[in-house]
Amino acid sequence: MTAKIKDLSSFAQNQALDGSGLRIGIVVADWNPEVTAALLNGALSTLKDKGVDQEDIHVHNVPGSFELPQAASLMITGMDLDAVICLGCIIQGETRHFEFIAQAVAQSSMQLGIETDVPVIFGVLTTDTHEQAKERAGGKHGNKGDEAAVAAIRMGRLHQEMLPSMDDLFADEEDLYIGDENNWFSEEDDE
Ligand code: DLZ
Repeated sequence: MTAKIKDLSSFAQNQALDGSGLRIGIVVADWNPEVTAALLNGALSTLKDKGVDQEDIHVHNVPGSFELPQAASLMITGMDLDAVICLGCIIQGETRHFEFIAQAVAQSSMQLGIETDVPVIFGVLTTDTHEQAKERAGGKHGNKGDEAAVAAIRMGRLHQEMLPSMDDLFADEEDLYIGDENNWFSEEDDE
């Protein structure tokens, strides 16, 4: 019996989601760059399609997939994000490198999300061949970048609802400070 392969993009396109106001980080591995660039394109177009503001999307590149969780951790620490997407492509080679990297990245990504309470989305292809990877990065099986973007919006929204940042809490409170904001240290104070 042949396994039924899902189109990774149709799932994304059929979801009615509102990504407005969400801050999303993306880390992208440079290994297999034509594949990871296609994953990034898919993620970016789906995020924008679902209403995430261009200014709220922050992209950083890393050498390989092994570095994805570390970079995601740095972004979570340094920025106020609702979710981080890890994009990479690990292809089975002649050595056991594949297993070590794939397992380390998957486990560390999950661990990072749980420890920081910022959702970390696993948008990493792990395939036997380059061809299989291309089929899932804008080819006949859709684009895993689209799927990762949808997961980020859904989990990012949950994050914002459960743990609103100070910015979100006071977003509508423009008149919170009553006074002259240019006059914190007036000449009178010096006298
Ligand atoms: C070394 C390596 C190998 C063999 N294969 C891949 C791969 O298929 N996909 C990928 O994203 N990265 C690969 N790397 C690089 C490692 O992820 C990592 O960047 C280096 O081991 C340096 O830590």
